[in-house]
Amino acid sequence: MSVVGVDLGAQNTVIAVARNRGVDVITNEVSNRATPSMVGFGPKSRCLGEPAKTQEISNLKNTVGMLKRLAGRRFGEPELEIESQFISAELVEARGGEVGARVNYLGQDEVFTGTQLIAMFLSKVKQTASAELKLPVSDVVLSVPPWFTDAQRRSIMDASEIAGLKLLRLMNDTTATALGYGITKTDLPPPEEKPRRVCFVDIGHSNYTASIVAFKKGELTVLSTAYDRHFGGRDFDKALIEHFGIEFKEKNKIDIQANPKAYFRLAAGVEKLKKILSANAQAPLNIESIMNDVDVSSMLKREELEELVKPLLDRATAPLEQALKDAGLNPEDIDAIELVGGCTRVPSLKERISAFFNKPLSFTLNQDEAVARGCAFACAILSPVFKVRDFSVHDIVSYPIEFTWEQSPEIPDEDTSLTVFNKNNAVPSTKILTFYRKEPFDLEARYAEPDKLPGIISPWIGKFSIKGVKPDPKDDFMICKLKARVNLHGVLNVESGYYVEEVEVEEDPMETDEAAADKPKEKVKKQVKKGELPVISVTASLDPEMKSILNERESEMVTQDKLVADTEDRKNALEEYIYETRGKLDDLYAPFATEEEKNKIRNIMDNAEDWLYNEGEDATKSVYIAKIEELRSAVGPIAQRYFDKEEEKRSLERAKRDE
Ligand code: ATP
Ligand code: K
Ligand code: MG
Repeated sequence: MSVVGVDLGAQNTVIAVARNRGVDVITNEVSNRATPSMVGFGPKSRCLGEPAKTQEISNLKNTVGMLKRLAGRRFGEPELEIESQFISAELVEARGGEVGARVNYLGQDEVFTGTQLIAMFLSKVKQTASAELKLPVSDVVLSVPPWFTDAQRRSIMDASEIAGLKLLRLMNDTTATALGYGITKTDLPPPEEKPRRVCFVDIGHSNYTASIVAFKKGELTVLSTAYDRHFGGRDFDKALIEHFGIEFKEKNKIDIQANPKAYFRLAAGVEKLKKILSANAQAPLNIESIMNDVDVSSMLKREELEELVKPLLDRATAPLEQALKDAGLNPEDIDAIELVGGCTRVPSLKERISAFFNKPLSFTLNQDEAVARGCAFACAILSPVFKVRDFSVHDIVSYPIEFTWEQSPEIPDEDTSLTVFNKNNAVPSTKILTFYRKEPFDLEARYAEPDKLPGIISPWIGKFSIKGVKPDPKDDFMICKLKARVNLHGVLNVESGYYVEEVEVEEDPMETDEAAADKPKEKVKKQVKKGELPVISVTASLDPEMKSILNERESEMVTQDKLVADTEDRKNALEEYIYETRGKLDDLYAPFATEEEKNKIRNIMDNAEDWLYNEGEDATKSVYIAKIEELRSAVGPIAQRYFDKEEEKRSLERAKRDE
């Protein structure tokens, strides 16, 4: 069984695996250590990851990026207007009101939900990992931004299931980074000493997260997490696109913004320029034939870039201030500031963060791989097949969660809501709720402060119907206990219900209470569990039937992709066989065939080649296989003479050696 951690980034996805020697990042089919988080659709199959990126510009309408930003979003939410600026396919309303993308797949218009699109990409992640490990992959830990709500998390959980993965934990990005940091340190303070406090700052393509984490030997505790959901490399790119858009309108009389292909070409160009500016004072931009056969070229200085992104840079320390405030700490209380994420390579950001803490920054972690590595460590800790030094991870709830219910008619002064998990409550965490009821009842869970959520998004978490409630034998209330848990994924469930009865028991006084040592035994009331109460839950998760339908659909698409890839592979093999045979007729096979035979074979090869580029252009896998066989048997007698001769030579040599 394999142990896999995945950093599902807005731009890049990194896959790490735990092996006995430690954690390694694995490479994909083109030997890259990060895979573009992107899916594309074509007339014959999908292209996932690298090929989606390669074909992006020629297939804009059928390419979807920013996948994770679609998780748990309902069509019409204002946040999606921002996302749609970075996604080339059309976003539309999909099943059940979820946001989806309309694409042309196998020649037909299709709408896939955000959850399905994420599942497609995860299915590719699964293939990449199992190809590299040469093992089936199932158990994974995936990262999400800490600001993800219950519905967003459940979308990723559903997507994992649709992709056939077993998600052991959804982990907040910076918590994963913190785990990777802590588990490899041998010098963490013992329990009785002051903890080491580290601020982890992750600025990626789309968002900025800062977490303050306290470390002691064998454990980490997240003290606070703050974020800016719209702060990352893509915002730099956008500012640059706008700048050059204006310049090229004046200079070259072209309107980039009105031409999607030109827009995405420019996006690729400015990203390159931006990266150069992190290490150089100025950088060139050259794009050939950006549109209407016009070539553009320009230059930019680092100061100019900084001026263009000034509104962003002015917000650069806000998450740090918030994180310190929530943790009740001052900048000088922080022992180290660890930076990860591609965008933390930007010098002006580094300067501002360093100035804020008045301390040098640390880059002891691999900026691009720290999240994935942390996830792989988390997976190793949770996996039953892996032995790893245990390390406790105490994360926190991002938004307060309240329960609401209808007042019991017989308890007129009963409250009808309660905040059960406060912001910064530990995760995972279980709370027991008590209700006095005589009949079945419902409760709802929701986020208590909707204005703190990531944009306009439903605060609703779930509805829980408690069954089997009835008056007790004395027609009194049943004492109902409900186990509410924010689990390892950071999602809320009412995991079980039961009812109790109060009984009087004799109890020894507390042993620690020395003065009470001689006191007689006390009678105390204790609650004793009497039976279960069934709980029926409705949450943002897909129901199991829908999940299995989508899982089947995903498997069909995987099969289709594989068939197309195999067909292409056989077609290439045929082409190669034709070229190879022609070559051999001129050298290896030359002494073993008459001119007439050679001409006959050359003729057959020419015909096969003609066929391949005409009616055989789009044949099926089995037809290509049959064609290769046909050619092989034509070449057979000549090949056989060659092999016979080779064999003869070999046995002569053997005989010589044995003499
Ligand atoms: P997110 O964390 O928002 O989901 P992600 O994890 O995919 O996104 P990263 O891979 O951490 O993002 O970072 C990618 C971003 O970093 C891109 O915008 C990229 O252009 C930017 N980046 C990478 N290298 C540099 C560099 N040398 N200078 C400036 N920016 C860079
Ligand atoms: K990443
Ligand atoms: Mg990231």
